[in-house]
Amino acid sequence: MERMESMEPISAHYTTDYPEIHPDSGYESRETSDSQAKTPTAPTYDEEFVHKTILVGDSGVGKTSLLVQFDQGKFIPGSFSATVGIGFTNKVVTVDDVKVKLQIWDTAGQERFRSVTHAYYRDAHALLLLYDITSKTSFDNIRAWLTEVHEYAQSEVVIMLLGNKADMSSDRAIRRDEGERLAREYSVPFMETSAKTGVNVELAFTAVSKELKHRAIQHPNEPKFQIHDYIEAQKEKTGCCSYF
Ligand SMILES: Nc1nc2c(ncn2[C@@H]2O[C@H](COP(=O)(O)OP(=O)(O)OP(=O)(O)O)[C@@H](O)[C@H]2O)c(=O)[nH]1
Ligand SMILES: [Mg+2]
Repeated sequence: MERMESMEPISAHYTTDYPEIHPDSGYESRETSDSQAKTPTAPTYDEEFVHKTILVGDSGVGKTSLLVQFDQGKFIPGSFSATVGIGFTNKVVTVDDVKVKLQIWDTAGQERFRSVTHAYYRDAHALLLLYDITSKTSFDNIRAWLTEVHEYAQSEVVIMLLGNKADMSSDRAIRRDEGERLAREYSVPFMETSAKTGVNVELAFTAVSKELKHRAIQHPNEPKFQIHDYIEAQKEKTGCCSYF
């Protein structure tokens, strides 16, 4: 797809200078709240800790759109502006009355930026791996992405598989159960999302935040957080099978 200059900057933090992965926090005050689950505040959680989260997947699957939807609650339709280099956005997600700071890195899916992306895997605490439900190629490439992730990321990184563009059901090339099966094979949580309508976008980041928070505190009296169960209970089902 042709790369075009965006008329509107997507994020003030975007850069092509490949910044260090340890920038000052500079958190903005936008917050996301999770009103469903309220448990007592875990006293040992360090709210200053910044969890680095990275978005990866083929060019055009909707990584930037997903981040913009989560950050600003909007979808910018129109021509596709491929990400150049890498950029980040800071968000605070409130889960279980605790503020979880996420620094979300949006990578460029284009092959020519791959070596840049590799450098960011190492410091990632969480990784959202996207494919486009209308693109079989992007789905087939997930195995290659996971191979890269296992090669470059920390072994304990939280991984989630997302089938994006769930609103485009008439162009669907990958059934939801195919995504579920692949996720099961790699033992990672899965959901379909739409950066356009916002379906499951907040849930994806909330689930990751909960998992990161639970891993960080290791509260002895708290049962282990079950991310799969949480997602199953919370996610909005997206139409899948009626076109087959
Ligand atoms: N209908 C629909 N279109 C989407 C969705 N997400 C992204 N798009 C469109 O798909 C195209 C690519 O989206 P981007 O978010 O720029 O893709 P990307 O993964 O960031 O691509 P790179 O930056 O090149 O890696 C754009 O035209 C978006 O408007 C979605 O959920 N639904
Ligand atoms: Mg992008």
